[in-house]
Amino acid sequence: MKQFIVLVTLCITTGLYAQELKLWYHQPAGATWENALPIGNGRLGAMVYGNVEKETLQLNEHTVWTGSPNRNDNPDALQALPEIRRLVFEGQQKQAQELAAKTIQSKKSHGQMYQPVGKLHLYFAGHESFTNYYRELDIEKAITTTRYQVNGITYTRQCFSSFPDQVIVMRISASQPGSISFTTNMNTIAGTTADHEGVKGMIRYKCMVRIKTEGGRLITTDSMYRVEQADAATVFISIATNFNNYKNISGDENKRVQDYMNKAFKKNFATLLNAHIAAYQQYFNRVQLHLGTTEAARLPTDERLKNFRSVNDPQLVTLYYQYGRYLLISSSQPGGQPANLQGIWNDKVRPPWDSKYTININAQMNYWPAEKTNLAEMHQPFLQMVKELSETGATTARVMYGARGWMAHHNTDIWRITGPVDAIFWGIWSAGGAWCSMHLWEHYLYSGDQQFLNTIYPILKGAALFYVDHLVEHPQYHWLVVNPGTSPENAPAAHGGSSFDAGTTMDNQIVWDIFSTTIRAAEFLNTDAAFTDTLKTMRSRLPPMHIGRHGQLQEWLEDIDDPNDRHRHISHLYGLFPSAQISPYRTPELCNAAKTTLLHRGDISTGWSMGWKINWWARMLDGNHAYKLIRNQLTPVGVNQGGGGTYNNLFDAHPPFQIDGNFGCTSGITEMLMQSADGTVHLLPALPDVWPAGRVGGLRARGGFELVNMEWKEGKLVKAVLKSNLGGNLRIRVPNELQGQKPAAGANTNPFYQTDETPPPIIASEAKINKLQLKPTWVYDIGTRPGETITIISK
Ligand code: FUC
Repeated sequence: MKQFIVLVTLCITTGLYAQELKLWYHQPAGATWENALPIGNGRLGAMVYGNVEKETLQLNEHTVWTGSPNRNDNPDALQALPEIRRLVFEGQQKQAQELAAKTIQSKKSHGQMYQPVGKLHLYFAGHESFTNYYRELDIEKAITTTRYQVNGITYTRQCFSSFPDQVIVMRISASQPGSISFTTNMNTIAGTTADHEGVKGMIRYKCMVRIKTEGGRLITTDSMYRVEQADAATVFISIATNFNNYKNISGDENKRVQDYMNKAFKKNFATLLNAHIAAYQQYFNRVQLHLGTTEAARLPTDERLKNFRSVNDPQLVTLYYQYGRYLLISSSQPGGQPANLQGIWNDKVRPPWDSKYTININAQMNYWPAEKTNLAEMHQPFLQMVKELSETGATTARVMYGARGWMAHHNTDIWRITGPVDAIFWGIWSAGGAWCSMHLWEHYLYSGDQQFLNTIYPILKGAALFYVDHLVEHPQYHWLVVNPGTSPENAPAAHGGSSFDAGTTMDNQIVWDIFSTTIRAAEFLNTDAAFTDTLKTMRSRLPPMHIGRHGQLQEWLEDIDDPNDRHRHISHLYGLFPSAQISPYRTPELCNAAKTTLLHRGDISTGWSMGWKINWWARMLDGNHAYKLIRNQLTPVGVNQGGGGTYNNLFDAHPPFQIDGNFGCTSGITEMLMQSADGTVHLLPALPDVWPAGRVGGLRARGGFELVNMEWKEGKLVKAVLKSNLGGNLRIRVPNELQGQKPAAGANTNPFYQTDETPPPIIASEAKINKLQLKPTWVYDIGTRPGETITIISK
């Protein structure tokens, strides 16, 4: 009996563990795209429906966009700029906005649209009534499986988008020979994308399907295939376009599509599958996370999502966390396009916001997990986009603002437009380029790659140079400010419906960051001393942050925030995350004010906004509040009144589907477990009570440190192993005392951990400030050599 119990317990435990990294369901996707499961190799994406009698693979290729190389600057801006600035400074924001609508807003393209390729259907006649249905996405292997029975025969379909072989592959097998028969709706499709907003559509694409059968017959007609009584069949899908880069579309899609197909078609399924899994796992396996196990994990994914708000299901958190990493690996590969608003998965000819790149938060959020969750290679497409924006944005800076350097407004697309799009209320924001540039710097801070720093320095310098020319003196306060500026997508009631202002907090913070970063990069490279002096002088004249009369961090230069404002953008908290200008240890007043602002704004919001809030609460070292946001985010779409949530396939819901929330949450969970932005490697900075014990391995910290593994129990660090790739001082902050380590003294000597002094805030009222309750921490200095592994153990 005892043996039996042990065996059952073992089965349940291993069963739980085995299911941990799978999304699985008892029913097909049906007609709902957000029930289908995403696969991708960065370039080719598919949504696999798992519908039995009519299987659907909705197909995407990352360069299928409307339009062709184009620009969208409005040269009238330059002449109108002095008048617009005057109006803003004189408090006539509405008039300024009206004038800018005519002179600054783009009169050309407002961005092109990311397009679907099409749908491949497989029709299985006679499979209408089936039993024992099961469908999964295994994110450890990046493969979907659908299984069901008809007339006692078990049918299995496995599908993946191969990283090394650059085709999508679906294998169909059965438990009895000769039982696979189906037809397809196509064998080839080809086309040219549409014209849009006056830009001619010139992307040519081709999608080719081929089928390899084992046994039975394969009949090919002009437009489709028929498979009869095969033992197994493997469907190959190859897609290619003529896109080379944002200014060159002279590629040969016909040759490309053939080449991919011919190479892959020669290989057998097992060879393709093994190579795919190996290529995927070299990235995916770098991080392991365990937050505990509960019985809740035994249910299918959609049911767990429904239950999550009321039961403790830490494995749903680990699944969602690793799913974020899966999605990044699957939608962003070196040499490809960065993940857009929907990664690479889009079934609509007119997708929401064109499924392009909104660079006032969303595109950056996609890349927050990249470095810290050990997927630096996946960052590359975004970093390449920043480089390309620095090329196109140099013309925009010159033509529209008479400035040197480069800039970008709040949106871009595959053609790297940098002019202002949408109504000027949104489009006026000018800090897209500078914010994106911070990702270049971050990649350097994590890697310490000097060669990379050399190549990006001119881009950082160009982003800073734009502001050297663009900042103007505020007539009343004499600070240097951006005018016209805005705090993305929000407007204070005091400005009569205009979003225009001068010296908004986010603009100031971004200018501060790009100046500081360029100064430090120049110091690392020992270059440009005169230029960095200019930047230092100008930086000292930026407006300080303000704490307003409600105890809030001011969003605007004046104290006009509305404590009842629930806007999804809380742009002025850029300084808390992703930047570290606001810190619980270095700038406690600002951090308290940021907390007050967050409490005013509330928790429930769009998916991405909740994702950002997880990161903020983690930076404020409040793990329980961060977890509350995870709960809100892992709520079925439609339940949060006026807010987002999650679809059955664990895609983030703005709503609609927007992938940024997935990535934002993965970043936030990491920030709860380890941070490295505030002068130390901080372990377990924001652990919620629901995760008293756990393990994590593979996270990366700035300065070339890697958390090989860490274990905690009862909310306390037990042991951690860290690898130092670059050497240097490892200043570590932990929640409990360590054995035999030297307490930290003086400034951190590690050059990657320098933090610039944020100037003291101007405080209108202390009365309403919500004070952070900080738990005690211990800080140690550990000298490391390159390649050394350090073990720390709690006392
Ligand atoms: C910004 C956000 C919206 C949406 C869009 C794609 O404009 O304000 O909520 O996420 O980007």
